[in-house]
Amino acid sequence: MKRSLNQLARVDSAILDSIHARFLASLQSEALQQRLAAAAAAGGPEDGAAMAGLEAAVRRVMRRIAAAGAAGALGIAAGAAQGQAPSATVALEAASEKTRFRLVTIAENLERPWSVAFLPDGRMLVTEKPGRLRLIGPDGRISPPIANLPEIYARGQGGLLDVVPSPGFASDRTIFFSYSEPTRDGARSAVARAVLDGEALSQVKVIFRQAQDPPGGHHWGSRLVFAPDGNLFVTLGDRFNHRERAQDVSSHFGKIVRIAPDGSVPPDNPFVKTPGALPEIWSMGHRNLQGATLHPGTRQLWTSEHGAQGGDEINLALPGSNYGWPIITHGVDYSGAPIGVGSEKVGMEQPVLHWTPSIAPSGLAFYDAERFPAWRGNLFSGSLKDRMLVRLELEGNRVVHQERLLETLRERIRDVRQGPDGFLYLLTDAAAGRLLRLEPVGL
Ligand SMILES: [Ca+2]
Repeated sequence: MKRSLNQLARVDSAILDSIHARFLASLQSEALQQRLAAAAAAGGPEDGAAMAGLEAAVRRVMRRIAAAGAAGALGIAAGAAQGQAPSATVALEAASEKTRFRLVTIAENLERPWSVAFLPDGRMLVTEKPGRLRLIGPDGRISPPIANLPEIYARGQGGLLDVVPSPGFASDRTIFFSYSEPTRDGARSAVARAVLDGEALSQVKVIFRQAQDPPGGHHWGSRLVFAPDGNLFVTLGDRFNHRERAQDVSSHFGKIVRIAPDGSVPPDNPFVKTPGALPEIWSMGHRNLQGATLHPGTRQLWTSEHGAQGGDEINLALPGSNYGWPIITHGVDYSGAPIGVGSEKVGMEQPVLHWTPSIAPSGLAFYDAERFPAWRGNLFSGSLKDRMLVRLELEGNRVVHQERLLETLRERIRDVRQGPDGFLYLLTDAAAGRLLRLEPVGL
């Protein structure tokens, strides 16, 4: 009986795959591409978001068709009431080229979760983009929203975004978080620090604000990474309608900045002596950086960013370097028109890797723990548009192989992190998003 149900689930899954593939093919039609391009040009959704909306509608219908049997095979878990711990549901078992693993649901019904961070006592902090911060226990129990967050501009891709604990969290109980801050004229990226005091924040202090604050909800970047020297990297998007300012050192748009934990400028930042330059700038010419992490060996900063149509990038972000946007890119505009001068220019850096067509990368993490020996040294990136996790093998600073994982899950992967327990953790980007954990099988 069990075997026949499994067979049925596989058959249903194959039929759904076929329907889904035909639907995706229909999306490639020229007329639809033009409509999406026009929507993007008008400041609408970008990076596949419009297509994702259409897909989501079809997926809802497909889920109803799938009902019980095939739903299990697709890893679609039934929703649990918020505040209750799920019983560590196994959502999926799969094989990578290098190792077998299973995917376990740790927490669910998180609204548009964006970032997960780990505390020394085993609890996790998760941001929800609409403007809530929650604690999640090792058992998956979700806290009420943490009190005393500042006012947040939750629009488009903006909202409460990254969160990281202070390197000295065990003694200072301090966390750092990035968000879109409303102003009279629009909004800007901001970074705040605060003491986590039970289920509330105290001593909230804004330590960084973007110099410009236009309206508009797109391209915030917004990853936070502590460097080994104790300074904090913050990635800042080009705010979509202001892309040319990624080349302007008097603007924070399209930059990575480096600040001290109190918000002051480290005296060895690369532009501190450049007249007219904002002294926080570390590197420039970026578009929308939604992934950032330290290389476990070199301790250098690696980042990922969205291109327009094609030209998503992984970069090794070196001080004072110019990564080219929007003068050079390996992609084209949503209309199909070329951008800038091509894909190369003297004085501008080439990416370590580019994805053309785009995958819309979000969340970036090197793996260097013991649970998955075969994955040590690999770089993992979430993908929003292609709904998967990509595993990159490196030789030095070159990517020599890619593997696409979790494609049958069909979830937009917003964040990927290595936990202190050596497992890989993921967040899915959905109205009822999930915190997932990858565990090895059969090792
Ligand atoms: Ca570039």
